[in-house]
Amino acid sequence: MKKISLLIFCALLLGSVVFGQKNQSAKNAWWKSTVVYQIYPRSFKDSNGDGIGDLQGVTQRLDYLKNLGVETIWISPFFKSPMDDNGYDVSDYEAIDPLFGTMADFDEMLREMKKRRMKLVIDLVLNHSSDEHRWFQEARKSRDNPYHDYYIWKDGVKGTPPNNWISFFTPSAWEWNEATGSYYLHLFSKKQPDLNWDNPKLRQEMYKMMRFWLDKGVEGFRMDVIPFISKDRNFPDMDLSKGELSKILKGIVVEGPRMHEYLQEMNREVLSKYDVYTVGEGFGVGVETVLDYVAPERKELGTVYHFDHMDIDRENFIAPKPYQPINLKRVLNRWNAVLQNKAPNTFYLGNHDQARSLSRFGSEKYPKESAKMLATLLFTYNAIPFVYQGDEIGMTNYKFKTIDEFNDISAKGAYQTFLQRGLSPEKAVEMLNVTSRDHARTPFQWDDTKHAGFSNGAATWLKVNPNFATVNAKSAQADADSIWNFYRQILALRKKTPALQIGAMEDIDAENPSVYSYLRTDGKNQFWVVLNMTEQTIDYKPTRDFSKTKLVLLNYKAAKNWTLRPFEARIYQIR
Ligand code: ISL
Ligand code: CA
Repeated sequence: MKKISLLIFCALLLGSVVFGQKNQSAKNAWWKSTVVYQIYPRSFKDSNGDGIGDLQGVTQRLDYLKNLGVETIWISPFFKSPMDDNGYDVSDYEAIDPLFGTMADFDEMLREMKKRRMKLVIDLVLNHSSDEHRWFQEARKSRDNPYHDYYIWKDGVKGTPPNNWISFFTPSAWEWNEATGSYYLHLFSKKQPDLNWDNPKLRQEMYKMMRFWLDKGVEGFRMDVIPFISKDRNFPDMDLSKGELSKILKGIVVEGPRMHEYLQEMNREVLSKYDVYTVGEGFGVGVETVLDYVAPERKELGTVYHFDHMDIDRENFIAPKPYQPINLKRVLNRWNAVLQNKAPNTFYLGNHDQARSLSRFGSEKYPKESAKMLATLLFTYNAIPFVYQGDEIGMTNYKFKTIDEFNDISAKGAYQTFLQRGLSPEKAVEMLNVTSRDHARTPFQWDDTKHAGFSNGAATWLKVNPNFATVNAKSAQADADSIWNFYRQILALRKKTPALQIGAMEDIDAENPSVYSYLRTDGKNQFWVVLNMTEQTIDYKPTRDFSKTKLVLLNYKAAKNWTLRPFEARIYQIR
């Protein structure tokens, strides 16, 4: 009898541990109030002098991040890769690329993060692998190879691709394979063949790999181009006259017929069994469809991030058009209206695929003021904020001189396209100097010594921005008035203020073209944020008269009535 009751007790205990964990991912999940910091490991910190950042470099700088006040770290891919797309072409999902270190380095990094109560989000590239992955090496050998169906093949005649599908990095998405006498699909480079998610065996391989990392203690996944995993198997031609990439691809390769089925299966088989944060890279996801991914009852993903505000000053990512703050406000309000009270939103101003946010939405004429205003927006908008490495010290775009200075496969592809359209090499470089992904990838500027303290080797893989003598982490930490110290202050404020984390948001001056003025309220506390998003001085007339307010944060020395200086940002508490 005693034995049986002991058994029952143990079973109950086990049950409560298991269910307790699962419950966390529902209502009070830790990630809903977190702040994510993104590391592009190639460019963060080089520990061994080969000029390329690595995992030991990340471990060395964890105290820096802890000190800044971020808890959740997303690291771009560090898996084994031939680096055609700098790691977004994975040749072994369960191994660390030697450039970044070893599995022992990974384990140590994770241990050190946990010691500091930090959470690790890793980057899963589920839509495609490298052509050097063992599966593809097998798959391409013959049509009856057991791995053949892990990828997407189509018959055709050499020289005439099976349909007009375009790729992000090359004109056609199809590449001829001699041994099988057929084409394989690659929506990115030809070294990134798309995986066939319609094959249940492939899906099980992916789930197994996800469990491998979760069992190691990873607590989150960022999922690369996740809306791409299901394709229309009738392979209809794309309507290229639609102009916008996301529209051209929609329904055919983006948000294809079985995508939600696969996300639900993934949730059932893997995600629901762990306390794990997920963020899908929502390429092509709009307010019309976002809830299909993130509404809790759908049991798919925790969050996605969208690209709507990345489009307001670009055509298809690459051709610049003028930025107007009102368009940013409109995108942010639209997303907030749809997600508020339904599911957590996310927000970023930059990542490894984008030019620097200071150069883009701020002004290099007012680096401190504008970077602090952008930080105020980032941390007080109603969403989980994603900080991109270097933004906290005000890193800016690098001025590339010739195409040889670029590294990114997409910059090189775009350059060729520009030349074919008749642009001069100078004009092509000028365009890339606005939009290139390499702006985000120049080495992190740690101090004012050689290679900005990023590496003690002979050369770095991408040039260091020459402004490192003044723009660097060491001097930023020493200067009480720096962007870095402003980040610390506002992160500390956010951390102790639920209203700023999850409180409802209301824009109280929506049509104002230059000033963003909004409230954040959680029932107990109310905050009012006022942002001059321009470099003009503005005589502002608040649209509401609050009788009692207390200024809690400002990016200038003292507030002068309602004269808003360039990029002035204020947070008031309303009593
Ligand atoms: O980077 C872009 C524009 O600047 C996009 O076209 C980008 O390719 C798209 O958002 C998908 O991005 C993700 O998948 C790519 C990889 O190159 C990116 O770095 C990654 O963020 C392929 O894996
Ligand atoms: Ca290195």
